[in-house]
Amino acid sequence: MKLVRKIALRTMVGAAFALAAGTSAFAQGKPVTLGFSQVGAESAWRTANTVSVKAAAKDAGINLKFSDAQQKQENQIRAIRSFIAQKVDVIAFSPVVESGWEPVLEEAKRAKIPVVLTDRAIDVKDPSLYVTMIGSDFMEEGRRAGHWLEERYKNEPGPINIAELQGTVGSAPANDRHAGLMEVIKSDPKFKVIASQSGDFTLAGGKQVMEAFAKTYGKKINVVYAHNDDMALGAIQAMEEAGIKPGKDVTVVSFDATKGGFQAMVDGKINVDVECSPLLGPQLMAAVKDIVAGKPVARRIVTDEGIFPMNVAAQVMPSRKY
Ligand code: GZL
Repeated sequence: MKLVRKIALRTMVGAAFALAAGTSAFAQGKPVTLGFSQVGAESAWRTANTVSVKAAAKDAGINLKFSDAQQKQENQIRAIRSFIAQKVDVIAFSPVVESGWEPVLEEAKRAKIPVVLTDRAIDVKDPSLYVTMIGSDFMEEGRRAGHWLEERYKNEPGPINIAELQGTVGSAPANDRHAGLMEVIKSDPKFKVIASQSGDFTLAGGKQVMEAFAKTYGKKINVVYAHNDDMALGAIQAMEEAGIKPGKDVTVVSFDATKGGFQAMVDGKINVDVECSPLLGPQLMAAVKDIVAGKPVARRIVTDEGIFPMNVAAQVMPSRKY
């Protein structure tokens, strides 16, 4: 599915006009400097996202100051404070968790530095603390997975027991991929989430949690619902070591649709992969340039994505970009 930018023009943030028009590097003819705080390097998705951001900055002639937070919020806050001290033109970040951002974003606002969210949302009361959020609709991703499960099991009476490998605790994708699934299955009592634990979006984390689930629940598990491909691949290793055939004895649902996820579908070990595109770099740089030039920027820029069942994986895989 081509990544198609769908501009959700909900509100134009007036603050961006005021901030950008007067102080912008663009107005002074200097190269724009963007400070970017990345979550870390926890998954194939994250690696692809970092590649996209760095390549797009280069293509756009934007001077990028990049910081890897190793999945720690305090490192992101430290990086944002450093960008403020360096008086960058725009700050962007992918927030590792949804809460705890007000203090540092108030500092950015006082310093008149516009902030852009990419990939993940935050939970703040003051909408002026950031200009726009560019990324996926994780609730919709969860709903897509839920509807696929309903269709997969429509002729089976149940119970259908689901073991859930959650992403990073408190992160928007973990919260919303869970909520989207529950919204769909809550009306169908045959589906039951019998276990749910965070694997922190990593392969090692997914393997460790699945080892424990296999020991505790064994053959009672009908579905593994993994919030990303890295945890799904770790769970596959754990299942095979426990004598369980992933994709056959257990239906495996995953998110991201990375090359690793596609390969596992071709190998018959992941049954469906919900797309979540990391290729946000070009949209981010376009938004940064618009902000600096004082142009209006949509409040929410949603990436348009699909869902891939294993039976299409082999034919689609050659066209995948990450
Ligand atoms: C989703 C992104 C998530 C991916 C994981 O947009 O935030 O973080 O699903 C990554 O692979 O670690």
